[in-house]
Amino acid sequence: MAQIGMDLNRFILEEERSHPKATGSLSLALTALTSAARIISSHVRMAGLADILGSTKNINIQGEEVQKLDVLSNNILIQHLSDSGQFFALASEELDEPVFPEKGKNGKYTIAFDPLDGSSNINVNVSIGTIFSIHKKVKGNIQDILQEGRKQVAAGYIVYGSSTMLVYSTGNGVNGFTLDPSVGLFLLSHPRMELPERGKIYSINEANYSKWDKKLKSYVDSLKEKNSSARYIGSMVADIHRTLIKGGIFCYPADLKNKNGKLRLLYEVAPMSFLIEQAGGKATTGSKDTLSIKPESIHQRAPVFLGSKSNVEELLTFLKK
Ligand code: P6P
Repeated sequence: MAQIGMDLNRFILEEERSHPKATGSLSLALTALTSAARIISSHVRMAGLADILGSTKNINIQGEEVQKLDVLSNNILIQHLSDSGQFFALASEELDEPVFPEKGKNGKYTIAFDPLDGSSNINVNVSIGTIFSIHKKVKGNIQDILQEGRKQVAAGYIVYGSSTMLVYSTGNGVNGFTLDPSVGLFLLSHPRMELPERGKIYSINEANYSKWDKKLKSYVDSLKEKNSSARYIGSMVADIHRTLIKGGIFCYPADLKNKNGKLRLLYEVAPMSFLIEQAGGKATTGSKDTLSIKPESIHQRAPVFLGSKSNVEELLTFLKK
């Protein structure tokens, strides 16, 4: 077992050595990602000082106002991921269409990412994050981005909170690394993260209660009769990070207004579902595993309920009544 304090770069290389057929391509891919994360983190930390707070007054494909730090984070990721030469295609929450980097023509992977999720919280200094999902290139076309979540090669997030943490999995469990800003290194702080079998925290935006179907309403009502706690930050990375550590359940359901929920499948639901399953939890749309959805388009949305296995299975008993 890797020791607390191990440098992420050594961790990545040691994981590579445990796969005899590894070519080092995924290691290079992950290293490019972590370099971008360190730079984004430094900008996030000083956003209040530099003129990178606030809105660009532009509206993105999601119909959301684009924050300056969003654009900066997206540009940093595009630059580092393209320059690594490991990615055939990049799909970003901030871009209408995917990018096919010149240097990535022979890249073995594709990546989908949300450069700065929860960015509406930037101005109020609430934790935000970068979410990423890596797949193998198969056909050498757009279909390589539209693969089921269960086929992910790696997935994870960087949460810019009271500390900056990188949490990711390559399919062999989940590990968390904390950035030591004094040396600019991610150091192993949370080895082999595993969800508690059950947690008392439920996380859902109850302002949408009137738009939920009645089975979901009865589930949430039942929680209020038990020893539960409600926690909702409104920044997916922060809500998932807490769920991963403390257990419980996070929900962004479909409702009368959002027929497929609000969260995007490729770069929010699928990577987070992969992590939760790798940490011993469960992730569902309410009717099927989120990781089995075959994406039809880059920015499609999906409902999601994920967290401790016992909590999710309890929810499913209500939805199937
Ligand atoms: P609501 C942030 O805008 C985000 O995309 C996720 O990070 C977060 O979980 C969700 O939307 C919050 O949405 O509708 O509850 O404000």
